[in-house]
Amino acid sequence: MSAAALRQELEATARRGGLPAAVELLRTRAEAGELPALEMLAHWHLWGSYVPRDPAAGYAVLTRAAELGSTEAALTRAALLATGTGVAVNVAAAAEVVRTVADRSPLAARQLALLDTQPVPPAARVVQADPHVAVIDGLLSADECRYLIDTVGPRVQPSMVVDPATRRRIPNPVRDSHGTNVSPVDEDMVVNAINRRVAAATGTDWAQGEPLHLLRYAVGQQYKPHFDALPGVDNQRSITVLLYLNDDFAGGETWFKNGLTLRGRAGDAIVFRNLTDDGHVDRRTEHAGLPVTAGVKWLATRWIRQRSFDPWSGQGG
Ligand code: PD2
Ligand code: ZN
Repeated sequence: MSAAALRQELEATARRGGLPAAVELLRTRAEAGELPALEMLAHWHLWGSYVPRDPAAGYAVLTRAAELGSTEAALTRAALLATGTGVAVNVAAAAEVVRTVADRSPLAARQLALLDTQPVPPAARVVQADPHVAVIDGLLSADECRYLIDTVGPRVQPSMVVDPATRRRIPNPVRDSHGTNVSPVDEDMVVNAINRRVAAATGTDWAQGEPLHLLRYAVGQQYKPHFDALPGVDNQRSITVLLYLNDDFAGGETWFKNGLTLRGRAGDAIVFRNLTDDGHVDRRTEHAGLPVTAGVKWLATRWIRQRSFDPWSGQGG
């Protein structure tokens, strides 16, 4: 049975017998070894959709689906191993999983090729001492940039915020770009390797990073002046890393309040601190992404917290 047919059947079952009946049906199908059922049940466990969130159960179900031949499940299983979601972190084991399915999955083969040809970036160039702003040339390879645009790009959505007055979702007044987070479930081996390289280049731990955020700006779109530090949080965004993924556009420079304006080439990183040495928001770090005037700008942002960050709770991890 296809995933679409399964979804229809689950919906019909839920209409007749309620949600518990649909969950029961999915479990039965999964136990019978039907791949779409195993994949769907794994995601329900991982996200806590319709069943209580249980990442370890999600990992176990994905492992079964991978054993039964699902290369998609194998690649998600690798992501969970690389991020320590429902299982202890084991990057070497994750790479091995990708290697095992590379002859059957073009996506796995692409990931493997990127993992085997990772760039060794040069040291950061400080372009402004205080507040600290630095550039790392070629932190990402051109192929990694293309990979992020190809695989994460299709998931971008209009940037929205919740209006505190009405609790409705409204367009983000500060940025009108499209964006998406790469959750730990989607943090495949390539994204994981990029996040770990960003951590090494900034002298931080991988676990301090928020999910990588992909942004797409069309002509006229911008990120108006703002601070990356968040109001009233304990585990603050201490460092921001902007990864330029392409350079075939006009405008779209990254602007800092004191007049500094930077534009990376594809693969370059702009790194800046948001806090003063005593841990307060540095009011001089206001910055913006200027409007794009031609073409499309793609950027990935990694906001790095002071301590470990748990993407599931939004708190310290
Ligand atoms: O797109 C940019 O240049 C930009 C500028 C300022 C992105 C961000 N901030 C951000 O993602 O925080
Ligand atoms: Zn910013």
